Amino acid sequence: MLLAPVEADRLLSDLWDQLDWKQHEIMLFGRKVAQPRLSAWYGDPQARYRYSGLQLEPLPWHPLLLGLKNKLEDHLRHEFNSVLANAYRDGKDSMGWHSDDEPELGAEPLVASLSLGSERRFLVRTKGDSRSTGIWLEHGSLLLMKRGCQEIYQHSLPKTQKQSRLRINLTFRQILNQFPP
Ligand SMILES: O=C(O)CCC(=O)C(=O)O
Ligand SMILES: [Mn+2]
Repeated sequence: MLLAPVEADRLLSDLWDQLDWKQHEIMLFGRKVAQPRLSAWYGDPQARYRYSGLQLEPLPWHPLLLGLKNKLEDHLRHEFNSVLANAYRDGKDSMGWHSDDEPELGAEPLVASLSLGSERRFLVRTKGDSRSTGIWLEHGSLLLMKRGCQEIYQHSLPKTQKQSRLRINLTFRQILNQFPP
């Protein structure tokens, strides 16, 4: 657990009120579909990110995200220059199987994933294997996807029929390789 429950409660409500949430359209099997979650990309000006056919220009650091980034950098002794914020409004919002392996993250990224709000099951599987393991991501918890993880494993956040309220997830990342605008 990285954050005390009161601090995590406050962050959940402030981030929901203050971040620039958008429902993006992504390419899925050659078709444009609305992503089943809201997202916002914040970071240093050069930290542009492409995934699932989206090209995200970073919004300037929000003070709450910058505070968390500094705290994580001290805690992990690792630098981040960006964060993907995701909001899952209820159990119907989700994220399909993938690895965070876009070229701009470099060969062996370290991704720090902070969860706030409704607890959801995060699934992990070895690439090419249909069996998966679930991890419950609690309010205020930090999950580290360490170097080498993205090469071997995929992860997802499946839909759930259990009563699920707002969940916000912040994945802090380091964008390395830049591509032309
Ligand atoms: O919401 C989560 O816990 C995971 C999100 C994720 O994997 C991603 O945005 O790349
Ligand atoms: Mn991911």
